[in-house]
Amino acid sequence: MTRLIDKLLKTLDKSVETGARTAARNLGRRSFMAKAGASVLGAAVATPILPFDRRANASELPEDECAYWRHCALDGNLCSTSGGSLTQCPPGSSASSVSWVGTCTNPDDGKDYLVSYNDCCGKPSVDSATFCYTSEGERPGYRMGLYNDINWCMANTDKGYHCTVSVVVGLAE
Ligand code: ABN
Repeated sequence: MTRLIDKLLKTLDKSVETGARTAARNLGRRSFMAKAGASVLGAAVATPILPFDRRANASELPEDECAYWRHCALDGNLCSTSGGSLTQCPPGSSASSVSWVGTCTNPDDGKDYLVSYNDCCGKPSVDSATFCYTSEGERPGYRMGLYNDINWCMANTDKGYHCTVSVVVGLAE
């Protein structure tokens, strides 16, 4: 009889132990998952994942539009004040196939960039357009490659000068 009771108690012990271990294992994993989930969610909320405007840190456009760094070697009317933009010819005009290339320093990173000054052709110039004559690095007309006082529309079918765009073509080396 004592043996039978011993056996019963052992079986009971074993099943309680197994139950307790299983519960501990499951509860432990669950609480780990809960904690991991909460920290992933917390990190997602804390990290700024929305796109933000990087121009916020860039140098602002100066009041004198001609002082904008990309216009450092310009000689012409700004297309941005002729119905176009900094880099795009106004509708109805077309970019010159040849251009003057200057070297300008970007104040945001202190690096020198090659800037292509393409004339936009095929429309009369706009009276109210801003004319800029910065011409950094220009040399007198006897060195054509370094001279920008030229209507670059001469190579186009429509030779009438309208305005000039300033397009960054790459880093100057
Ligand atoms: N590159 C601008 C320009 C156009 C006509 C005459 C002189 C300069």
